Amino acid sequence: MSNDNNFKLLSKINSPADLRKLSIDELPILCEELRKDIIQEVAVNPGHLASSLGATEITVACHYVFNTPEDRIVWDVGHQAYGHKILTHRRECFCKNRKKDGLMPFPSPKESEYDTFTCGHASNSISAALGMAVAAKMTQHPERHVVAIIGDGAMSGGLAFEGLNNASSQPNDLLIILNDNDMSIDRAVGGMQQYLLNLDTNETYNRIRFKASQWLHAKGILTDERRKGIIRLNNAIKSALSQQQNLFEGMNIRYFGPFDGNDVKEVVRLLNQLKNMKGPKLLHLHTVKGKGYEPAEKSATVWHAPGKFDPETGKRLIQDESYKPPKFQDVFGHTLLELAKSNSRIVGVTPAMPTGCSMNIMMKEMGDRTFDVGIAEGHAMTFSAGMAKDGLQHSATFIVHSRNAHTTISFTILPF
Ligand SMILES: Cc1ncc(C[n+]2csc(CCOP(=O)(O)OP(=O)(O)O)c2C)c(N)n1
Repeated sequence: MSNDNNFKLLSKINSPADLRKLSIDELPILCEELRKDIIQEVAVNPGHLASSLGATEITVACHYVFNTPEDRIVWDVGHQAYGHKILTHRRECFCKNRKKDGLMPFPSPKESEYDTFTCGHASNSISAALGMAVAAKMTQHPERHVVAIIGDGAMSGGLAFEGLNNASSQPNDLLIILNDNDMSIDRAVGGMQQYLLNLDTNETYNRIRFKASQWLHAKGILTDERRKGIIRLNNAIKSALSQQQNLFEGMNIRYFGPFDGNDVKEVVRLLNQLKNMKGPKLLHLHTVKGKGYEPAEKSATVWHAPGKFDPETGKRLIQDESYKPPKFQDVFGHTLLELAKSNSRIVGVTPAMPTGCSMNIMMKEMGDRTFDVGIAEGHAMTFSAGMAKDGLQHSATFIVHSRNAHTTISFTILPF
């Protein structure tokens, strides 16, 4: 924990209850302090950086508006939750993040009542949060709010679609916050990413719509029974105006956005408006990965987990690795390229981990024989099997098994 008195607000916050005592005008200052704290800590005790910096305003706004831990916030992957840890009783021990006998790398209910679900695996937050939203209604917690916070990378995963599909049919009041920074670890890929880029609704339209829904609600017109019909009418009007179909609204999940997710006052305003809205809804926020730290904003992939660095200069302190064995993934990446050069039927497939598994080495030389398929391990395997079945002699697949503490890696070459 940094001792200097640059942390005038943060030093007074031990839990979200303290945060909720702040005025709305103090929140941007708190966000800056929180960012500074994360940067100083991660500089000396390496971990994930860029994602937490980008999610700072979402973190502060969620704990400000929602009554956590009674209300549930479910993080996807959990690598963006350092701000959440610091605000929830763990600032003092954050220097032991990821260390033996220290804090878990990702949120874990074993560690804190504010951590609602064991994180590490991408794309599962919607399913977990939906389960909690349904459970809240079936147990004695009808007033409980449940929020899933999912990145655009994680939104490309099949499990996220399964969660959305179920959320659209199951009665629930789930709020999904889509934290869209246009990045996975590497650049986000695929149709979903393109779709989100193009998804744009006019700000005036958004405001009118909020006001209209509040008015309808106050007049008792927006009842549960009528909601689906109203959403369908609204969809039809919006599609006609924008000449664009909205995937989420097509699934009866109300869509709001996109808005600036790094404007904390705006995010608070939006969350207050959506908080008591019935039915499943999605708030689309644009954020900047690495926000507030120039080196990380410029090169988010490197700064996803940068190792130790000098916070002032942004210089990464690369250890002298001359005495160390090469990294497993680099051996894999170079070997794959070597094999691919001698066998034209070898292709590389990776589920959103080109840098993580060093398949980027092959990608640079053989872009047409490498495939980043997004966070989609099941698809990666089956896609590879399909290629191996029909002509490509070998298909190299990289798989990540995420666990709470670390990630193990392996690769499969499917003989044919
Ligand atoms: C099932 C699974 N596949 C891959 C990973 C590795 N992984 C961790 S974070 C991440 C990128 C997530 O991107 P996004 O959801 O957009 O979050 P951001 O870091 O951009 O905020 C990936 C691929 C994982 N944790 N789980």
